[in-house]
Amino acid sequence: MIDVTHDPLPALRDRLATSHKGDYGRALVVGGSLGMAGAPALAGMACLRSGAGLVSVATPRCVQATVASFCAAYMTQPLADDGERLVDKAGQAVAKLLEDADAAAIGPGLGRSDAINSLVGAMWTLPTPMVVDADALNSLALMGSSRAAPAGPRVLTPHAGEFARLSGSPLSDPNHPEERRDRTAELVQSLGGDQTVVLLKGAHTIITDGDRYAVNATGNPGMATGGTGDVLTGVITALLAQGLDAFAAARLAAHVHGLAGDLAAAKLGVIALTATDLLDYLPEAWNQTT
Ligand code: NPW
Ligand code: AMP
Ligand code: MG
Repeated sequence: MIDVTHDPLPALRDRLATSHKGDYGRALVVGGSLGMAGAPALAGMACLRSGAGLVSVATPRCVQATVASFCAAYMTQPLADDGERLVDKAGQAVAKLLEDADAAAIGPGLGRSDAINSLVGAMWTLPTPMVVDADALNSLALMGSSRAAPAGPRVLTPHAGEFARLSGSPLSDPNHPEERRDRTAELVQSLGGDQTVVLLKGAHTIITDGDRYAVNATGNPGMATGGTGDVLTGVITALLAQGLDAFAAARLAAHVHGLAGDLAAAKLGVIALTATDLLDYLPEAWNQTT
C-alpha cells in the first residue's frame, strides 16, 4: 500500500460567479430515531457547512418535526414508523429519495431493528455514493458474508467499537499504526466494490481504499464527545455530493473536521467542546483549507 499522508490534500472546485445550488450537489442523510434526533441533524448541518447545494434529512415521522426544528436550511422527509421505530416500508421510500440524490449518508442515530437492517441492505445495493456510519455499520456487520459487494462508492466510518463488530474481531491495540493500517485494508478487501473506503476514527484517523492510505493529522481529545462522528459523516457526504471520489472525500473531510475541532479547542478548551462547536468552526476550517 502507498502512504499518501504527505501528498497535497484534495480540493473542492472553485465556485464560478454564475453557479447555482444545483451545481453543488443534492445530499440526503438517512438517520434518527426517538431519542436520537440530534445525530441526523448534526450530519445535515455539517453537510450544509461543507458546501452541499441542497440537503435533505430523511428521518422517522415521530422525530421529523424535531429534526426540522434544528435547522431551517435543510429539508426533511418522513420515514414510516410505528411511533417508536422505523417500519419496513421505509426502504421503498428511501430508494425513491436516493434517485434524486448525488450522495447519501446512512446511519446516524438510526437505532437497531430488523427494519433498519432491511433498509441498510437495500441501500447498500444502490449505486448512489454513500457514507455508511453508526448503526448502519451494525446492520452491515449482521449481514456478514451474505453481504453483496456495494454497487457504488462507499465510505465506511467506524470507530474502534464499530470496527470490531464489522470486521469480526477487536483491534488488539486500537492505537497501533501498523495494525490500524493492515486491519482497515483487510476490511476494504472483504467488503469488495470498486470504490470502497474505510475511515477508522480515533486519535490518528486512517483512511484507506486498499491501495493507498493516509493518516490524518488534525483533531484532539476534545472531540471525544457525543455527536462529533455524526458531524464527520455530514462533511464527507457533502464532498461526495460535490463530486469528489470516495478516497478524496474521506481524506479532505477528516482534515477539515479535525481542524474545526482544533480551532474550537484553541478557543474553548478540550473539556467544554461539543459537537455543535465543530459546526461553528467549520467555516474557519474551510477558509484555512481552500
Ligand atoms: P466502551 O464503552 O469503550 O467499553 P455504539 P455510539 C465501544 C448515535 N449518537 N469510540 C464502546 O466500548 C450514533 O449516531 C447520537 C466509541 C461501546 O461498547 C449511533 O446511531 C447522538 N466507542 C448511536 O448513537 C449523539 C468505542 O463501542 C461501543 C470505541 C450509537 O453510537 C451521540 C460504542 O459504540 C451518538 O453519536 C471508540 N473509539 N472503542 C445524538 N445527539 O442523537 C470501542 N468502543 O454502541 O455503536 O455507540 O458510538 O455512541
Ligand atoms: P464518533 O465516535 O462516531 O462520535 O466519532 C468521534 C469523532 O471524534 C471521530 O471523528 C474521531 O476521530 C474524533 N475523535 C475522538 N477522539 C479523538 C481524539 N482523542 N483525538 C482526535 N480525534 C478524536
Ligand atoms: Mg458515531
